[in-house]
Amino acid sequence: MANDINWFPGHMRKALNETKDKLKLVDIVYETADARIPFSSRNPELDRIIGDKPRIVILNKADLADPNKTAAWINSLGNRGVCALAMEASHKKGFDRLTQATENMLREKLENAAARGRTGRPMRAMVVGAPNTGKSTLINGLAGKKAAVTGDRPGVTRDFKWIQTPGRLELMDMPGVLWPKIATRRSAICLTACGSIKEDVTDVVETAYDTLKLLIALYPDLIEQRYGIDTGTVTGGADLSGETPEICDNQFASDPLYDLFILMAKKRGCVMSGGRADEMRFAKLLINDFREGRIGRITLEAADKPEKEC
Ligand SMILES: Nc1nc2c(ncn2[C@@H]2O[C@H](COP(=O)(O)OP(=O)(O)O)[C@@H](O)[C@H]2O)c(=O)[nH]1
Ligand SMILES: [Mg+2]
Repeated sequence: MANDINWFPGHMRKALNETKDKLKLVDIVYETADARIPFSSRNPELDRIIGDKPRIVILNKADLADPNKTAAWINSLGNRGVCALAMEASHKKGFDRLTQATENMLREKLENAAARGRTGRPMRAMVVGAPNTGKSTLINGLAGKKAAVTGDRPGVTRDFKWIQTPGRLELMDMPGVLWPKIATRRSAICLTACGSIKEDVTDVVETAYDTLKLLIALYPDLIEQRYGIDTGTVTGGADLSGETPEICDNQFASDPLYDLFILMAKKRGCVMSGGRADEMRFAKLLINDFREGRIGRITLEAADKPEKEC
C-alpha cells in the first residue's frame, strides 16, 4: 500500500515555490518537524530554497518523542550547522527558547537596523512544515490567541497580514505547508503513523500492522507493558528489521506478527460476534494509542541512521 501513496509532487512544487516567494518578507524561518520522525517530516528541498535565511528547526511534539533521541537529533543537526530546538507547542513549552534563539540569530541584523534609526524593529518569522506538525498550534500559541490561519492548503495566494505576538515577534499569517517527500516505504509508514499522511489514502489495518512492526523492533518493552503480551515468544525472535511484507490473507497464516496483532486485538476486547478479532477496531485503537503517546515516548527515526532501522 505505502508504495502507492500519492505524495502530490505538484502540490509540493507549488508549496516550495510559494515558500520561496514569501521568504523575502521574513527575517527567519521556523521549520516545524515531528520530533518522532525528524527525518521523514522534513522536506530536504527546503534547504535548497532557503539559502542564507536564518532558520530554526522545531522538533515539535517532543512530549511524545523519546527524549534521548530528541537530544541526539538536536546534536546531530547542530553538528551540521542547523539550529534545532525541542518544543511542545500544545503545552506552550519551548517558546522562550525559540524567542531567545531568534534574538541571538537576528542580533546583528537588528543592531544594524537600530544603527540606521530603526529601533524596536519587529522580528518577522514564517512557519513552514509538513501537515500536522503543529504549525497552527505554534502560531496560535505564540500569538496568545486563535490567530487567523488557514488550513493545510498550499497555493492560497492572498494579501498578507502579520500576526502580532506579545513580544517583538511577528508571524506571517499563513503557515506554509511543506509536503513531506516520501523517500521510502518506511517513511510513508512513519508519516501515516504520526498523522502527516491521512489514513484515507491508505489502509488502517495495514498502517497499524506496519506501525506495530516498527514499534516491536524499536520499543518491544513498551509494547509488552501496554498490551500485556510477550513479543519475543510470539514472534519467535523473528527479524523484523527488513521490509514490511505486503499484507494478504494467506501470508497472515504463517506470519507471527499477524498472530500477535490478532492476539493483541482480542486481549483489548476488539472481538466481533463469533469470536473473530475486529482488526479494524484494534488497528484504530493501536494507531490512536501511538499518536496520543499512550504506549510511551517513542521516536521512530534515529539521528545516526534515520532511513533504516533505528
Ligand atoms: N502532543 C502534542 N500534540 C501537539 C503538539 N503541537 C500540536 N499538537 C497537536 O497536533 C495536531 C496538529 O496540530 P496543528 O497545529 O493543526 O498542525 P498543522 O497541520 O501543522 O497546522 C493537533 O491535534 C495539535 O493539538 C505538541 O507539542 N504535542
Ligand atoms: Mg494548520
